[in-house]
Amino acid sequence: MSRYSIFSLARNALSGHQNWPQAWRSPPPKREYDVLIIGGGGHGLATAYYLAKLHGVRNVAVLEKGWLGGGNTARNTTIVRSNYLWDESTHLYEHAMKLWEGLSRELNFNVMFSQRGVLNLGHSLQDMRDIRRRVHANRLNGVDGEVLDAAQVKQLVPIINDSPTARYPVLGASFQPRAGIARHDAVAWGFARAADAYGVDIIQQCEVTAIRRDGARVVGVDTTRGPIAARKIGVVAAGHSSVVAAMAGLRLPLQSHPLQAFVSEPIKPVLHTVVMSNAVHAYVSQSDKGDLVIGAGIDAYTGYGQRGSFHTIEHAVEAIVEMFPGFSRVRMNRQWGGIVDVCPDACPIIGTTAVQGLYLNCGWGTGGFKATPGSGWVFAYTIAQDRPHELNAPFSLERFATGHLIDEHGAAAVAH
Ligand code: FAD
Ligand code: PYC
Repeated sequence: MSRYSIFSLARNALSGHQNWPQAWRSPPPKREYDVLIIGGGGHGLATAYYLAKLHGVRNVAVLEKGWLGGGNTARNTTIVRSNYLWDESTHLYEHAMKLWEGLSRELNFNVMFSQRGVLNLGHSLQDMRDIRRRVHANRLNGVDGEVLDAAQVKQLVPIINDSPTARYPVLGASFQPRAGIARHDAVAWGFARAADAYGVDIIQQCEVTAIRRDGARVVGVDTTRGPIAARKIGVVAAGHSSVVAAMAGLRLPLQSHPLQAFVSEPIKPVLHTVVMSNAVHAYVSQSDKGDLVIGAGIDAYTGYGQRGSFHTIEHAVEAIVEMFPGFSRVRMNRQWGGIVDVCPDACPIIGTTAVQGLYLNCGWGTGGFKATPGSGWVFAYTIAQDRPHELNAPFSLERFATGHLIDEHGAAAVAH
């Protein structure tokens, strides 16, 4: 840190933050915009940013019912990777990965993207066959990936339990070295600040309560801050996407489930990569602060409570302690839940709809954080051009009618 920034930090700390520049404006909503984005999570903000930057569409408002990143964006465990099975997904997530690799510079905001690698453990012969298949598929698509045996996993993660008598013995893993973690709320703030600089209005505490149609096309929304007109509306509402889409008369093939995570007290650095196990429904990384960031599988029931049930956490803790017996002495600090919008094929829906001017970006389920910049990039294209980009064309809503599903349950990595 330079002397200048130390002094400016101290001055701002002592002045009660009065001299801190505003990162983005908080304007009242205008009566009309060219494009409305419903949902101020990372995906919605990234969409607004790329609409303004790449497509010159700047008369845009992002409408958020709560605060920026208060949804899944700042509730997730921040794992970023692109090692999906099918070509369609790999292309989409790898596009996002490339954007992640330049994102702090692009936004002039440190999103703390740390490419520390992600391990997906295999505990059975079938797991190992699936891992091999996926790594080969990734490599054919130019995505980095390695198959590790148990000894190589132990070398990378010395504190892992490598006992062959463990209930779920570690037989090996896939490893994506370029994968990693990022600072989730910084992603929302970085996109918000950069979109605002292009003139995008970011309007918090503004819940959309109805979508207005004139025959086959949308003409605006009703909100808790009054009606707003627009001929293009993007729905990016994660766990509430089906609720919002229903306002325009669309029924989506989504189920909303709680997904939980928790963090421990900070401890000294012991885990230098991300470890995930689909079989035992748990995964863990260590933040730069030292906390263990742990996640579970989804809660089996549907619902909108951002909490989840105790037995799911208990199950995840059991699994983590079995994989890392040393963690049994670490105290947990906080637990929370988000609401994830799960699609039958564990893939997102990104595209146009039968309602003119209404666009969907949802169904990311347990795995959308890693896609944030790529999702915004393709969605901005779709809204601006009124047709999907080739990267998101396979992820249309029509695939549920035509049967062109893309089954990514294996690569989704969190059991659901
Ligand atoms: P959100 O951030 O949820 O944004 C949607 C916004 O829409 C919300 O802010 C909400 O308030 C707003 N909204 C809803 N209804 C309305 C309305 N009527 N009017 C106005 N605004 C509305 N993904 C990964 O890739 N890696 C991970 O490690 C990972 N871990 C996860 C762990 C947990 C515990 C959870 C819950 C999710 C995890 N995910 C992970 C999934 C990931 O968080 C989501 O897929 C992603 O953040 C979705 O981003 P978003 O911007 O669409 O959603
Ligand atoms: O998609 O990699 C993922 C993920 C990890 C935890 C939750 N989702």
